[in-house]
Amino acid sequence: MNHDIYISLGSNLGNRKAYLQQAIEGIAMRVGTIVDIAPIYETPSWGFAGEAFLNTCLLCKSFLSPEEVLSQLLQIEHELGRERVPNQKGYQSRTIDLDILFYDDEVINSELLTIPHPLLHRRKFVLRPLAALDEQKVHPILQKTIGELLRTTDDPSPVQRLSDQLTFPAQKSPFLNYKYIAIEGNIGSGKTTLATKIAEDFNAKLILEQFSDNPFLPKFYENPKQYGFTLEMSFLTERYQQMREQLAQMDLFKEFVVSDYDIFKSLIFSKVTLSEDEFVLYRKLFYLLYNQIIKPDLYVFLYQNTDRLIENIKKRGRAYEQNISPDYLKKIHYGYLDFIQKNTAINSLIIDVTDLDFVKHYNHYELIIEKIRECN
Ligand code: PH2
Ligand code: MG
Ligand code: MG
Repeated sequence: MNHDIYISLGSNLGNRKAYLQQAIEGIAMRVGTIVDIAPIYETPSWGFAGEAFLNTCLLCKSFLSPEEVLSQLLQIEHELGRERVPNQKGYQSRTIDLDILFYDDEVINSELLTIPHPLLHRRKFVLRPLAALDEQKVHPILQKTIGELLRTTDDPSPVQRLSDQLTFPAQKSPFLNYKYIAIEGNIGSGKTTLATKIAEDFNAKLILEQFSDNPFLPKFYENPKQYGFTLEMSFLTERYQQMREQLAQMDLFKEFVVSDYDIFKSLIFSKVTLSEDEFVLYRKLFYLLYNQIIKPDLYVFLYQNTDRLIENIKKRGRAYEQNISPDYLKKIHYGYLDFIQKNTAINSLIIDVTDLDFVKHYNHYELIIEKIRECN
């Protein structure tokens, strides 16, 4: 389970901003992935006489238990020169203070830990940055949103937002170990959209299938028996030629190549569209060509259910696609699954996108990228 953990950061000694930034690097290394960082706020010391603080909050995703998170945070505080003067009453100035505010919606009262943080609703220096991350988040005990708690807190302190921002720790590219990734999936699953987005965001060379100018495609959907073989032959020729040309000249200035198809789809489709004897002939030719082509080192298959596929096909409105039947899509789907199961030499990743909309929701897109990172 990957947990949502909100952490509060504060510093009122030395180069305060640098301490916050270093703490963020430490959390990324030792605790988990930093999802979001609030702005920095300058706040008067709360509950004791001391220099003003810089405070912020962050949201981090982690597999660690609350106790493990605590021990990592203490370790980071120690590395960043936090000194705890023993037997002294009250708060002390510190280079860095890291507190767990929330751990999912868990309520924990142990000797070591009190979560949610027991004073968070009484402290503007916590509520203000927390509200910047998620005003709508509900406090699991008080059952009020952070926005409400901020508006009703009895803390009168002035809290001032700084214009400088903390930066996300440099993370290794999720595509570090790949030279060529193919995004595959049924008709209307979103392969082209995803491949295009990845190419833009991660500076990859993009290879898109050129199907729109295939004159046999509309004819095929009209009369599959008559045009099946011609269509498959023309697809195969185009795909082979494109892959030979494009993959041969790996771009020096691009990190890797991403395509919205893998040439094996030719065989998957023709098994559905051709008669048995046509398929046997086609397969011979297919393998002659297939063997000469560089294979993707990651094969991502987007799984989408038939209803949503049909919906997407309607939405994009290509006239000749509008009569594609659910039955046809199901056959293609099983063709893909069969290929993935049998070709164990291929490094494949199946992503269930039934409940995802990676165009509308950035966090759905991030989820997909994280899955790719994990199988790196
Ligand atoms: N932390 C405290 C006590 N008082 N005041 C401000 N402004 N910011 C803090 O982070 C802070 C504090 C105990 O951890
Ligand atoms: Mg504290
Ligand atoms: Mg603390």
